[in-house]
This record gives sequence, structure tokens and C-alpha cells, in this order.
Amino acid sequence: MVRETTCRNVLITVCLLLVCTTLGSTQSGKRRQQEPRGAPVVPAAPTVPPAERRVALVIGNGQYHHVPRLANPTTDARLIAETLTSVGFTLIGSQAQLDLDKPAFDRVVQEFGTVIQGAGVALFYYAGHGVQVRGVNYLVPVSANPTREADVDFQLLNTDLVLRQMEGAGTRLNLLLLDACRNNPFAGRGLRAAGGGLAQMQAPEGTLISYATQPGNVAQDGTDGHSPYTAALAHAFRKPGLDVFAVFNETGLAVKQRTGGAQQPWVSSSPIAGQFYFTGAPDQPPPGGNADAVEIAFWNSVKEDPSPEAFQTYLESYPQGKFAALARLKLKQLTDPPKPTPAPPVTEPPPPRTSGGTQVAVGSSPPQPPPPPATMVGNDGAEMVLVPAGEFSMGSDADELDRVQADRKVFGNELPRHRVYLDAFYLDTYEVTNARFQQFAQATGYRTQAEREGWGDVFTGETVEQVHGAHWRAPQGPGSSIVGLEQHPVVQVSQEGAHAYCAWAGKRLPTEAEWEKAARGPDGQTYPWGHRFDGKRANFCDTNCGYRWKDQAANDGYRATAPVGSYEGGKSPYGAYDMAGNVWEWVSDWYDANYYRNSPTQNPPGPASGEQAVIRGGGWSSRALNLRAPNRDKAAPATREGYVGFRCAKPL
Ligand SMILES: [Ca+2]
Ligand SMILES: [Ca+2]
Repeated sequence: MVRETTCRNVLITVCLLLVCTTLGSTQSGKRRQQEPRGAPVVPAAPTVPPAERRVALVIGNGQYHHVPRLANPTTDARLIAETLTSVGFTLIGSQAQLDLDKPAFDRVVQEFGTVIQGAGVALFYYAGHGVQVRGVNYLVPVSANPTREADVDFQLLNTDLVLRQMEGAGTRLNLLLLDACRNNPFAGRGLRAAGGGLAQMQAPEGTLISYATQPGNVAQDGTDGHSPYTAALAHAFRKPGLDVFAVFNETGLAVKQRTGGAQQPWVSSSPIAGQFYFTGAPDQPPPGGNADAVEIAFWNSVKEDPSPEAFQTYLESYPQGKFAALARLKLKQLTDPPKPTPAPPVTEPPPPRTSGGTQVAVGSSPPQPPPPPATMVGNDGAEMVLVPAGEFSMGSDADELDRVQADRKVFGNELPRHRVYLDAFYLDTYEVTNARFQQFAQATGYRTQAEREGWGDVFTGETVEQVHGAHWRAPQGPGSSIVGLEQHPVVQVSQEGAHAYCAWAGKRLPTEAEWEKAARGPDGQTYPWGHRFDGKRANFCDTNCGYRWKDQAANDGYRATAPVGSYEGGKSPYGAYDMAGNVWEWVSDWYDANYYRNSPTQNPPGPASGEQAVIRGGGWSSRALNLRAPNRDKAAPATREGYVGFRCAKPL
């Protein structure tokens, strides 16, 4: 078995570009020459034509002219092309695009951008050499022969170009799949800034990026003519009942198992609306699936149904089921007769007036759509509160910082106070609990970064330390569990896990602006309940807390996390609980201390890029100052520890 070197830089916490170890260019040419077809695949379930158009561009580059050739990319691309065709994708060029030189590469990417306009799903797959130069990822055409860095833009294909084609297309879901973990083909040339691995990319809205292996590790060659990643991917594409996250999770697990843990595919995703299945309707339970999977598949098949019978059928099968409460609520909504509209007052009938023989009504306003309900229940069964459209006061001014004795050097990132308009949205009433996260993990097989990498940060009584075996099910490390903590907020989940949960629930993380408005209301109050701190309205570092800055004059009843919603008096003007304290909460924005100086005044999305993400609201280990609604803090997206959790938002 020949090993190849890989790949992208790993931790988002470091911005170093890791250069792959090169095992020697001769080795990459030794991949087994073997015609494909050997990959084990399960037969695709009979597919009904997908309701939305699916378009794919599949590229395999192996026959390089100036750098070591690769044996498997062309067979890998053929396998993926056949598989995607069998599950309803239309292929650019009707087949896999093999051994493309730069002009051909440019041409198919451009055509891809045109054809995906108006499609529902766009998928780009590439197998071949990949390289990063100064943090930008490039795919390598077979003709490439760069001798200096300035050649790169002309001879290689910048991956951002593919993302840009997808961004403008209006597609609901974009998938960028890179089996480009080959060694750096240009090692020894004048490309000092080049590394063989691929750099972390930020997934634009509705996009999932999947890399063949985890950063800084070694990908193994397959024994059947395919890379382990592509073989596993093709297998998962054909498996019925897996949604998009489950497909990539299953691929990851299969590759990890097949390579003895040496290689693990990596996913980076932005929030994705709705669900997507490569094969099989969600109402087809996966063969051999356990009872939970069957129930979840059943629920997925009825949850959008407008008829009460669908929910009745679910309840008959699962009277105590995971979604029983939600089903009863839906049933009630569908069977309750609408409340009669009050008759207009008889004393002031709208005076009819004639005009040119046509009767027109005046004096009454045109029919208004009914206002959205103040609460709703999300796909995950969690209640959400409405935050109506309108302006609010975001950030702090200098006088406010002085009033609360906040050092401007530390808290100056809240300046200046400014007006922001937001569209209406719903926000989870509570932080996401362990019980709900467990439901998600069971349904999707998702494994958090802490689980995949084997450690989480734990407060040990004195300091915070990396603890092996700490993850959301064992938040304090081996021996700990979430038994008894089912209604506590989930912790030890990185921003990636928060994105994944919210997407599964048909939601997304709130933006920083959405979070702040939901916490403080339209008028910019300091805390969710008002302008003055009150240690009985939130779980913070009170006298029970283990840190030296604990407030010994206050007792909120909890040393660490509290069950969500424990502080009735602490809820925000819109009815969201624990927006101050309990756990810090991930939002979707990158962090920039100066963002407020010229951020958009309507629906600000946050900076386009960054190294750290924003966390909000303070937690059980925080001082009162950090519980203020305008307070901003930051953490590397890969952070997982005992005091950061999240909740989700949903646009109307
Ligand atoms: Ca406390
Ligand atoms: Ca909180």
C-alpha cells in the first residue's frame, strides 16, 4: 500500500499554513493502476425524479504532464459520475471530465456556473493534485508547470472561482467535494509559499465543503483502484435515508475505519436550509436501521403534511415517541377551528361610493396578512419566540461603559452605539439542551470535533485544561456524563457542531445583531430584564462558582450550568431565557473588534472572514459585566469547553 501525503491545515485556532511532508515525488506515481468498478456499493433504491434540479461537475485529473501522475483520480471521477447520475444528477458534459488542461478546466467551471442557475442543488467534485499558496486553494490542471509564485494565478484554478459560481446561482444547497489530498507536486520549485495541503475555506451560505482527509495527516491509497474517500462517498450517496450531513458523517466513519484511523474526511459547512437526500425519500427507513432511525424517518415523512391524519397516524404508532408532543401540538393546530373574526362595528359601516358605475370600497384598509404568531415550535421540537422586524439600539456608547465601570480598553469593541434594522426572525426560547443534542446525534450520527479529536477543555478547579475524553456526553472527561443534566445546555460543542445542529433543525445560528436584539429589546437596555444587574436573574459566577472573581454577595443556586429556563425573572423582552449567563452562545459572525464602526445598518451579516467567531451573553463562569447584552467576546471556531453552548434562529 502506497501512502500519499496530505493536506489542509487543521486547526482553525492557528493560522499557520501547514506544509505537507513530502514522501518523494516518485511515490505518488505508484498508485495502483487498476480499472475501477471494484468499489463496494449498495444498490441504489429506486429513485423518484427529484423535485429540484441537481447539477454536478465531476473532474478527475491524473495524467499530469509536468508533475507526478496520479493513477486513481480518473477512476474516482468515473465512479462518482456514475453514482451521481444514478441518483438524479445531471452532469456537465454528461460524464466525468478527465485530465483537463487549464482552458478546459476554465470552460467547464464556467459552464457549470451557467447550468446551475435556478437549480436546487449544485455539486462540484474534484480528484487530483491540489495545492495552497498563501492560504488560497488551487486545483491543478494537467498542463500546469508553474516555476514561480506569479505563475499560479494563470496556470492553476483558484477554488474560490468555483464557490463564486455557486454563490450567484440561487441554489439552495452547494456541495464542494475535494479529493485533492495529494502531495505537493511543486515541491522543490520556486513556490516557497506553496503547501501540498488545502487551506481551510469559509463556506458561503448554503454550502458544504468536504475534504478527503483531516489536516496534517496522511491519506492512504486504496487497494481497489479508488481512494478510500471516494469509495466511501459513492457508497454513502447510494444509501437510502441519509440526509446530507449523515452522508458525510458516514463517509468519515467509513474512511476512518478503512484506514485504521489514519485518515478522516473533514467537513466545513455554513447553515443549510431544509434537508437533502441523495437517495431515497426520507420516509424510507434505512435498511437495518434501529428503532430510533425508523421513528425519525417516519416523523420526517409526516412533519410537513398539512393533514391532521398524518400526525394522528404518527401518534398511533408512537404514542410516547420523541416527537409526540410536537405531533399533538400540530394536530391541535390543524383541527382547531379558526377563531371567528369579530364583525365590524355596525355603527360605522364603510360608506360605499360609486365611481363611473363601479362600486369601490373606501375607508377600509386593504387586507393585512395576519401577524406571525409570537411563538412557534421548530423541527427539533424546541419552542421559539418571535423577534419582530424593526430597529434596535446595538452596542454601547462611552458614557454607558463609564456608568457600568467597564474599561474602554477591554470593552471598546462595543463602541459605538448605533441603530440597526433587522427583519423578523424566530429565536430558540432556550439554549439547546443535552436532550435535544442527543436527539440530533442519534438521528444523524454526527460526531463533534471533541469526539473526533479526542479532547475538550475542562475547568479543573484552578485552570482550564485540555482533557482527553472530554466531549458533550462526558463534559468533564472520562467518568462524567450528562445523566441528570438532560435539561442543561449542551457544552463541549464547537461552532461547527452548533451549525450542524441548527441546520438539521431547519434553522441557523443567529447573527450577532439578531442575538443582541433578542437579548435587550428595541431600546438598548443593558441586561435582558433592565439596566441594573441582579444576581438572582441569571446563572453567573456567584458565590457557588469556582473562580477567584466570584461574586460572594450573590447566590444564583448553581456552581456550573443550570437547567435552561431556570430564571423566570431573567427572560428578555421577547421571552428568551438565559440570554444573560448559564452558557456563552455561539453566533454566526466572525469577530472584528472594529466591526461596528462601519457595519451595515440593515441585517448586518458580520465580517466576511476572520479567525475567531463571536460568542455572546456570558456564562456560569463570568462576571456580571460579561452578562451585559452588548458585551462581545470571541473564540476560535474549534473551541469546545464547558461554558460555551448555543441556540438557533429561523428567519420567517
Ligand atoms: Ca452560578
Ligand atoms: Ca446564555
